[in-house]
Amino acid sequence: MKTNTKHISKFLSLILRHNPSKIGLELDENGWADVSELITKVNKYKPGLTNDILENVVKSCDKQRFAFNENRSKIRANQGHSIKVDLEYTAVQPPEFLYHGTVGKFREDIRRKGLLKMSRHHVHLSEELETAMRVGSRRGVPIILIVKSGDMYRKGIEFYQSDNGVWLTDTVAPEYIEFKTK
Ligand code: HQG
Repeated sequence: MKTNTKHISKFLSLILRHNPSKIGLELDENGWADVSELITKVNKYKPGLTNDILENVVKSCDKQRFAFNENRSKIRANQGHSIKVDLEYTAVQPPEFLYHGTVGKFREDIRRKGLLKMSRHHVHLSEELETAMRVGSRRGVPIILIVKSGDMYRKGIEFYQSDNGVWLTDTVAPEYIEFKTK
């Protein structure tokens, strides 16, 4: 992603996941914003967003953070919201193990309380070790947790997968976590 696209993507994340009212926007209950209203309101706040640029941001965003509806009249973030939206996920069977990347300072809390969703809607897990490493590195030297998602699933705990491939669940109790590194 080019720097400029990255910059817009970051601003759109803020608007579509956390604070639409910053530009006077409202999302519907499923997290959708009207595209032309979004463009108009972003431009009032910070000029320069066009339909083409928006399409380009959605297409080129490495993590596919955003999605259009079928006729491209609406846009929403694929995951990561802190405001209440219903993304209409359906429960799916996870792989036997999933990864979570975090940092050492959280280890003891996670050992005691398990993985909590903190300010997001879900705990975020990934199928790829590299992805978990990257997520953990955002906060420092990463440590990797292995989540026994298959065992959880067999106990009736639900998992969802976002459109951009992130695995989501409510919480992961300590007994389902293995610490890959000491
Ligand atoms: C930690 C980014 C103490 C958890 C990334 C994490 C990802 C606990 C932090 C996506 C805890 C929450 C999600 C407990 C969990 N005690 N700490 N009991 N339970 N934690 O950002 O998974 O850029 O909400 O380990 O790439 O780091 O937003 O979650 O370190 O895909 O698209 O609390 O965010 O994507 O942090 O990252 P986050 P995350 P976007």
